[in-house]
Amino acid sequence: MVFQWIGIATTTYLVIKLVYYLAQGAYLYFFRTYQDFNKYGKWSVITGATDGIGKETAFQLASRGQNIALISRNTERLKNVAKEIESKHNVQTKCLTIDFSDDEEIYDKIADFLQGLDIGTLVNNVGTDQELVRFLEQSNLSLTIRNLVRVDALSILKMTQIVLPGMVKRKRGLILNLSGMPIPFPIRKLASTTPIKSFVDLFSRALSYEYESEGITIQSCRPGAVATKTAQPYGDLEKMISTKDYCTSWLATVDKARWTHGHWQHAVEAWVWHKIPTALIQKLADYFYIEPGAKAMQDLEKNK
Ligand SMILES: *[C@@H]1O[C@H](CO)[C@@H](O)[C@H](O)[C@H]1NC(C)=O
Ligand SMILES: CC(=O)N[C@H]1CO[C@H](CO)[C@@H](O)[C@@H]1O
Repeated sequence: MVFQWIGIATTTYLVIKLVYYLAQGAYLYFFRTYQDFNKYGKWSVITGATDGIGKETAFQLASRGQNIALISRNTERLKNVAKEIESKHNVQTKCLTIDFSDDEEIYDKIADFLQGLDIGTLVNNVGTDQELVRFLEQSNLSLTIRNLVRVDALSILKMTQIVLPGMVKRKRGLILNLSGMPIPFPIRKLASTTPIKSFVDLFSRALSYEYESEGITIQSCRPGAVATKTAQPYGDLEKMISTKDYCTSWLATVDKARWTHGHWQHAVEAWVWHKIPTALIQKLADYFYIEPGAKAMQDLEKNK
């Protein structure tokens, strides 16, 4: 009798939990809400804005009437993207060439560049990709370490330091930080990748609690594989979600959750990973991700 009740109670709990998850997922990913980015301010600042998700985000924000300040490494590409944005959308753009792996003085330049702009939205998108090898096997470990610290971690902290005070003063603002999906798992050959993504994720979420009472919305986004240049090693780009579909889905979630996978397919993928025991994850990650990825990276390197 007692066991029967325990069984019924457990089943009921699991059913309620599942229904809750599904409802939450549907709310986030299927009921796309129109987000008015202009209510946060006139300008959006995007780092790493010339490729992939950063570039698509720039176009989608411009299509909603946002002026775009682009910060990236390659002057030529910056100019082209800015020109394209201005020709398609009736907005202003500003560009600054910055290599986020340079010394900390770059942030003085960025602060000058952004001085006086009514910045509503900051998109921290810049990031590096590491080789899929063990820590000591990176082809230039010093460079890897420098990139992890400067490009992936420091850039988010410093950009927040520059932009957030103005937002707090105006009592409005939106900060979007992009990290990546395989977040809470310790995975062999991703030792120099996943920890930094967790850092970005936790920093954003903690900050969102700290500043929500001041009218600031902060969201951490954890994309899975999206069809961009950096995802090339992880499979057939044709089969991946396009940057356009991804950003359309993701940008509809910005004030609905402190963190998101951005797209329902990535949410399902992450849900499955979370159900798998860590020991098995090593094997599966090797099989589906690390080995094919490392091989594809080698091939890409050869064909360069
Ligand atoms: C490794 O990267 C550093 C920059 O941190 C650079 O100075 C050095 O020349 C690189 N070494 C090789 C072998 O490429
Ligand atoms: C530090 C970090 O996680 N940066 C990521 C920002 O978002 C882009 C696009 O998804 C990733 O490629 C970076 O690794």
